[in-house]
Amino acid sequence: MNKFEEMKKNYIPEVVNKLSDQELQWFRDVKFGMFIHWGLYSILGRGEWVMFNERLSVSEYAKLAEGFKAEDFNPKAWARTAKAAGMKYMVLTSRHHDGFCLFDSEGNDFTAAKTAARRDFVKEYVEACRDEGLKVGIYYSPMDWRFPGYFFPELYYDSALSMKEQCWKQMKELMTNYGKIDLLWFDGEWLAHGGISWSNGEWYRKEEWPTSEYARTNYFWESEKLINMIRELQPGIVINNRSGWEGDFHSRENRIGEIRTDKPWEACDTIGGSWGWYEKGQTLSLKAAIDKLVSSVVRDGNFLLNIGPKSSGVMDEEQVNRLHEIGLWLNKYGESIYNTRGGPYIPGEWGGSTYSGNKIYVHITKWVEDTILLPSIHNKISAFRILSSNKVDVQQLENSIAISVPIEERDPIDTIVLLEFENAIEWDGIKGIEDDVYGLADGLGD
Ligand code: FHN
Repeated sequence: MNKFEEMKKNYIPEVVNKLSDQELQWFRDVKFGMFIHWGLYSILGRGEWVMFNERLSVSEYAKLAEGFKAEDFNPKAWARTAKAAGMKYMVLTSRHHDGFCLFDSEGNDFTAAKTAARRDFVKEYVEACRDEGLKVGIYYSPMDWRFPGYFFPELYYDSALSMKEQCWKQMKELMTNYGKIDLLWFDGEWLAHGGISWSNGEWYRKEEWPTSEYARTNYFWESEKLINMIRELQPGIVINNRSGWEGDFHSRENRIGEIRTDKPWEACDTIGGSWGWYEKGQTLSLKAAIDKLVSSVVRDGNFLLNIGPKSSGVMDEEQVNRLHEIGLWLNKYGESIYNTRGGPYIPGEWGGSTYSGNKIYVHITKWVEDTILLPSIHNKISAFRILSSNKVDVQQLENSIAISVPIEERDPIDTIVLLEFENAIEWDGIKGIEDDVYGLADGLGD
């Protein structure tokens, strides 16, 4: 039995203190956030996996730090762009898989504070978020490509342990030195990507990523104990499911998935086709962006939309303009998004619904029929209106609610019909299933 098998066999996870529904309420209410991938990889403009994909050596890649001056870094501008887009929280990559820290880490020279920029970008970022009234989120990758123990944990066991030690140390720094952090977005608890394994007296190369054997490694990171330490330093912090622990919410990547109401979840996707800055990226259309947001919210989830700034710190102009367009849409229709829950109607090809108090917002994103028929509910409609125009017909029949809108009055992106009822909407929701951690079941993962 190798050391990892032994570690897994003997591991007893600590019990993690779960957050109350009240502590999670802000996350459920905000619905829409800005994800930012920014780091040395932004210099090359070929995405955040460039070091791995192009097999750049650790020393070769590290030289990029001396050119990372980020002279135009202006986190206030980032925060104002997020706010103008209708985003209520931000998540910044404090350190991605390449190991470069945007924050000052004791005894570590591979950071923005100790190289060309000589700045603690995370410090400036959290202050800018708070100044704009946005919730503060930090992304952190436990694994680090600079450690041979990441790729070959059985062979370079001590290196793997050093990587774990770095994770614990930097978590303490990030949770101690930057004031209140509202959200922690782990990403990269897997190991042994492209590594080799020894069995039956032979070495085997691991082809798929990540191998199921190393896709869930809470036993290696001691994830539950790590979460409890984080909660001690940041009571109430909302944490995703990619530390090796199940998380307060579930992250879905590049996909929306099914409606799920028993546990908060969040879909993340990119505005430019790549997480890190990608020169050849295509900007998401307004309709596609709103579709993703609405599809997430009617399924009781959040939507985290990523933008990858250029290495200077400047965001792409076309992407910023798109974010402003999204903000204008939310200025008009935000009441049907923020502070609602997904349901009570099960989403379909026609769209879906959100509800709050005695109101249901029916989001019709595709007129599959001229009249949309929804199951009636035991609650009398007292009023109705269409948010984008003034012509809608709603009939509450014995077993259905019939909604029709003249073609010329339908909104090309999302026709939203507000139904008000005599009593508050009561619905016992839908229990979901825990998706595969990285959506690998769908073949997704990177
Ligand atoms: O490997 C990362 C990737 O670079 C990016 O950060 C995404 C964002 O959710 N997460 C991982 C891939 O699943």
